[in-house]
Amino acid sequence: MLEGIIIKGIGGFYYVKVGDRIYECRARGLFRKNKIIPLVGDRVLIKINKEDNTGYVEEIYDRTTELIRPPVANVNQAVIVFAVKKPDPNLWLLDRFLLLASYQGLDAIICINKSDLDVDGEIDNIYDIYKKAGYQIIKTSCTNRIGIDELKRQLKDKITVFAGPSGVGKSTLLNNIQSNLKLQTGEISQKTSRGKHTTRHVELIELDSGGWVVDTPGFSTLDIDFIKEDELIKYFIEVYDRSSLCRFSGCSHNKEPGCEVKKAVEEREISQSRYDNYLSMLQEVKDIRRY
Ligand SMILES: Nc1nc2c(ncn2[C@@H]2O[C@H](COP(=O)(O)OP(=O)(O)OP(=O)(O)O)[C@@H](O)[C@H]2O)c(=O)[nH]1
Ligand SMILES: [Mg+2]
Ligand SMILES: [Zn+2]
Repeated sequence: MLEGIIIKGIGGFYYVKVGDRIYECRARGLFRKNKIIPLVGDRVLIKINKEDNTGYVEEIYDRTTELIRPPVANVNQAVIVFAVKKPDPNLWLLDRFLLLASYQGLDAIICINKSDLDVDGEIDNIYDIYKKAGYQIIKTSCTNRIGIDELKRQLKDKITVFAGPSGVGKSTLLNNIQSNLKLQTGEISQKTSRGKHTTRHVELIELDSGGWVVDTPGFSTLDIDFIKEDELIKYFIEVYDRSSLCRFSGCSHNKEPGCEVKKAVEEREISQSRYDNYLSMLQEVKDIRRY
């Protein structure tokens, strides 16, 4: 048997990469019976039929992580891409991406792309908010080739998902990281009849420099309804860190006296936008629970 990794799945076929070779495989019937669905990113053992070089997935190794959207196993980190302009950054959505990355056990790297379009210092504003919150953040420009090598270094030997709204430059960044990828980007697909930037197939792409990446289509909404009300705060790490110092143990960090979180916001150690988004998502999660 050979050991490999599933890089693509289409219509019941799984494409398993073993070194430089890719084998077309079916899943063993047993998986179907046990309702186990092989995922892109799965490390597997396959048995090859010598006659036609197709194979069967015989065994799937335990997964370290399992994403639902996109459906990929064993992802270690997410690069969450936003643009300075075109489209304008939406920090509320960025905070949701960060929340979900953390919830799913992924390390997050924020990538602020299109830095060439920054005229009024907006990029530094965003940079400060997320540096303060403890995130790793990289400023990039595909047009001026800024930050690309730094980003590339962060991908080495990891499985990384690129996520973020449509049109921010996820596919363009990947094309710049490795020029032979030729992923479809905004300009090309806009010429097609669909008239929208699109990245559709879930595929694991191996980088020459080591590591794997997954490009995803842009999301403009993200559900957080499965997150428990009293757990939400853990995903706003800088708020969580402060909350242990509040006077009341049941402090909701909203109106109570002696709230250290509010104090940190007043002293600008926690950013107003992060705090506001925390409170609004808390309300959202509470409202869902009630019905
Ligand atoms: N000015 C500028 N434009 C960029 C930069 N990076 C990408 N673009 C442009 O932004 C547009 C969208 O880029 P894509 O790479 O298709 O965006 P995407 O995030 O993959 O979009 P979806 O696949 O729809 O989610 C294209 O026209 C790119 O040429 C950049 O750094 N600066
Ligand atoms: Mg794309
Ligand atoms: Zn408090």
